[in-house]
Amino acid sequence: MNNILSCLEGAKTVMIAGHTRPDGDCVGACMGLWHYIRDNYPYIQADVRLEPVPDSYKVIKGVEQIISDYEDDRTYDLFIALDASDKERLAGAKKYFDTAEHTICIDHHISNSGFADENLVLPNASSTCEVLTGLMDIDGISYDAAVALYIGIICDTGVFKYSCTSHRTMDMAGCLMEKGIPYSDLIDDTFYRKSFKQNKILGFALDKCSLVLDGRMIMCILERKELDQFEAGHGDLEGVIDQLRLTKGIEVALLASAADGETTKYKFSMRSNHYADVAAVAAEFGGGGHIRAAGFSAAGDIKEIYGRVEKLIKEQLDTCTME
Ligand SMILES: [Mn+2]
Repeated sequence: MNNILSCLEGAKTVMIAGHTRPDGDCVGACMGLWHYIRDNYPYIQADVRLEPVPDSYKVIKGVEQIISDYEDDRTYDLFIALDASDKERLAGAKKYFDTAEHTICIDHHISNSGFADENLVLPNASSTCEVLTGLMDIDGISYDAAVALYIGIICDTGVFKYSCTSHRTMDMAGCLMEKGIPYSDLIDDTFYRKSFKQNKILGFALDKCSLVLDGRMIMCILERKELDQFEAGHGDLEGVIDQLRLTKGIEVALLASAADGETTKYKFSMRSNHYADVAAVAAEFGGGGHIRAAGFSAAGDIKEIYGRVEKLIKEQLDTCTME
């Protein structure tokens, strides 16, 4: 076992930070380590600094103690960067990294070249939380630390579904489950639970969507007035595109929705199942993402923009094959 956490021995002040726009793995890792330090090294003064945390991760105990500003010039004995693939991703926390006595980085992104004094990057690990759990003394992991770490693992594995999930992932998750955590509720709370409004808008979108390009694509456009009818913002549309993608027989799913407070500016989300490169389509409009999940924003006449997108997707579908 790598003993990178032995750095904690000499430290009196520790700052823990993750990447900008923190996701479940980032929040889970920061809070899991924060609990672990408080429980096992009570003489260490540990701070977590992160940008505002999404509501679905507020089931993690202690998130209200996360410092979300970078105003003061405090210096720390040890800076621990978690789930951040490069120094720029630390955003506002960067200045504390620069002034810390010693820095360590624990991550699982293959692109991480190791920007700290000591680095532990395991690209085959599903999540930073999986790496961290493996570094901890199992007996020293409390219930609250286990909740945080488990949430991180389920978020980065899509509840043990993505190909990054391994035997080791399940072993680590199993160790955390033995702490008596309410794993079913944690999965529902972070992944599946929707507000009434989210369910209503999901239903509306599923009713409105259509099959195009000989049934190879499913698409839905949500206009300003339709979103207003549900008083829905962009955050309420989370999960709509994922449900569209699960339609039998389609290769590409597309959701275009009026951006918050806008009538002629749209956010496009695209997903593909097996072969179409939706990142290439998004790139044509200045957007980005991955081959199977990408998006962009565009302003103008929606029929005209959609027409151009559909044409590019048709080219993808016509030229790419399953092989
Ligand atoms: Mn991660």
